[in-house]
Amino acid sequence: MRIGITCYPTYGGSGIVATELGMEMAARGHEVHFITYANPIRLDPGLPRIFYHEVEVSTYPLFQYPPYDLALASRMAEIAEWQRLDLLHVHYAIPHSASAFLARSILQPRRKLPYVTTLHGTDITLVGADPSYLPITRFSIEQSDGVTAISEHLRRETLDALGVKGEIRVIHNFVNCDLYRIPKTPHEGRPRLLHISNFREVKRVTDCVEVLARVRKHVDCELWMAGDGPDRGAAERLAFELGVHDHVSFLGKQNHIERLIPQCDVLLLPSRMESFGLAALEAMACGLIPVSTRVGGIPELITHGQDGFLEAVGDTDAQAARVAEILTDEKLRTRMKWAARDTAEGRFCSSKIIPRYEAYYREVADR
Ligand code: GMT
Repeated sequence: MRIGITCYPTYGGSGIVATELGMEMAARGHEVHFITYANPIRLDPGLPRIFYHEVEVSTYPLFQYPPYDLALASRMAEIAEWQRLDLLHVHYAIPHSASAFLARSILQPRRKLPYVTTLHGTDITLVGADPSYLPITRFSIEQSDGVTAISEHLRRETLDALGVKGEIRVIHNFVNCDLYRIPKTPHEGRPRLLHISNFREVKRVTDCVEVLARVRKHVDCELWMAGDGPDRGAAERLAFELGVHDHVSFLGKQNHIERLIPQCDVLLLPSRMESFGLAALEAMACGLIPVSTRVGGIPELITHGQDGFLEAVGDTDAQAARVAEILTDEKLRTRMKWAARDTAEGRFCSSKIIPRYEAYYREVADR
């Protein structure tokens, strides 16, 4: 098939899923055209059957807000026609789904251009629910030729909270189990906790620092904070206030997260909301034990006490107690590490999930 993919190309789970999906599709013989404003960050250069088409937004003194969504719709229609695309797959509803709707309408008189919208989380739970975006979000999702959600929780939320009508197929996030592996030799140095995110409010990054401070009362360990975003400063300040700044490393944005993860033992994901928790899945594939919160779609990935721990949002005492338990009980750590890997491999490997997207594309295109 010839597939057009649009996503947020910089850091963020939805862009990562879209990029990895495109690369997996190309590896299976499909032709993939990324239509975005920048080269997707995880896109390996020079891969066969992958093409990148930049969306340029021209400015004009009249435009206080340059209309990216319109430039994107024009570009989608243009590329779909030139490259004879079979379908568009847009990740994150806003504004991509509305642009795809416009592109399909532009081409309608002369060619078919079905579009699939994949919902990732904040496009529904935060931004989509905002009254200024709600009507267009609901409309462009309902107009989609196919809709997928990355968890059952998000599917329900979209139907109930957003009032969207129609079928939504759940296709969970996935991980490349060959790339993300348990290292052959354990890492050197102290036990290490890891947090990966875009450091937004919903991630509660300061909780990671609080957890570290509490765990350090019992175990000598350190914390790696990978990523960047608005709450990084608050986390850095808290590390100083709690006197643990020498034990926290802020690593910034990372291009090769698969090299970083295997150097750690525990993944901290204390989010207030998480539709799935891709970072936890990638960590579990490398044998890290996730300590997270019982919210959103996380329980669809992590089974409490088996392959990770789930505690209440903001309960850093309980989260720290779990981390200390993992770091001090070797038998428990070994058992949970392999259970985490088994979950990733058995249920969320690309080899299991990608064929579901492939089948869905065919279903939508043949309708
Ligand atoms: O929260 C993020 O990390 C960014 C956001 C996005 O759309 O880029 O992530 C959402 O999509 C990820 C990939 O499908 C999910 O794993 C995350 O759980 C989801 N984030 C939230 O729901 C807060």
